[in-house]
Amino acid sequence: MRVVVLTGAGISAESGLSTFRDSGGLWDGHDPMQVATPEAYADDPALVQRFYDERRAALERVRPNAAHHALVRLEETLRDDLLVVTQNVDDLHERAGSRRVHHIHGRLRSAWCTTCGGRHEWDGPLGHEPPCPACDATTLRPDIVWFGEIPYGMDLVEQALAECDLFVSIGTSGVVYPAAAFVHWARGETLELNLEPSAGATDFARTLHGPATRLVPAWVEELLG
Ligand code: BJW
Repeated sequence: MRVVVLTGAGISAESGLSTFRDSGGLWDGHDPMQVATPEAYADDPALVQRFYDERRAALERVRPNAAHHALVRLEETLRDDLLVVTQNVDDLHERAGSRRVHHIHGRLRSAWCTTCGGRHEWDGPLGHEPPCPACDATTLRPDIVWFGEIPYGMDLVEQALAECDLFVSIGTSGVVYPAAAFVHWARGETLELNLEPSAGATDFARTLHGPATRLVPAWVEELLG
């Protein structure tokens, strides 16, 4: 059985990372357009770098939870027949042990040089304008896909969805495209696991609502029988 899992901020919420749109989330009371667009970065790079420097540093303080670990168990059985497509820029899937993970919105622990185009694993801050390890230019930006930019590896995702038997969406509000449309691109059965009905909940054949740390392990147990 070929399975594609899409994850969003909700899967990392119980690890202690804020979601975007929930009350108390990263954008609660803030305009995302002030930090998550190329225009915002051009206008005030220091503000945007600080936002991401703080979130990169926060990764040190959190750990994968039972939902991330359940997806690792699933991969141990399905192997190459499971693809985790994540909108998350954290590294909790990898730290749990998942190997087939694709980050369509980039990663906090990657820096992208806008001069030479190089991408570099990055753990520290970027706000102090460190030189690019490849070309020395001080033009490293967070390797994050902002609004208006093209998500990474969409060909791979489209193909996996067109060939899958089951598409499962976990912990995402379903308001950001193209991820919000994946349910329509999926060939197989569709299942939503989310704290509450997402904006696209009615497009799924089956929906289950509750915290990811409860729903995801239970669903994996059910699937592996
Ligand atoms: C739990 C839980 C628990 C909580 N257990 N669940 C008009 C119409 C259609 C589209 C557009 C339009 N105008 C513009 C667009 C396109 C635009 C877009 O979608 N805009 C919308 C806002 C309308 N999209 C883009 O620009 C994208 N690019 C693009 O489309 O390029 C064209 C193209 C596409 C394909 C091929 C070729 C070309 C780029 C989008 C980039 C989004 N980037 C961000 C910021 C990244 C940087 C950062 O991290 O700061 O990515 S936006 C932000 O939202 C972030 C997230 O990955 C993304 C999704 O958020 P997510 O994960 O859903 O989080 P929340 O907080 O919204 O929801 C959490 C959910 O979890 C909730 O439902 C909770 O209930 C639940 N939950 N606790 C289970 N314990």
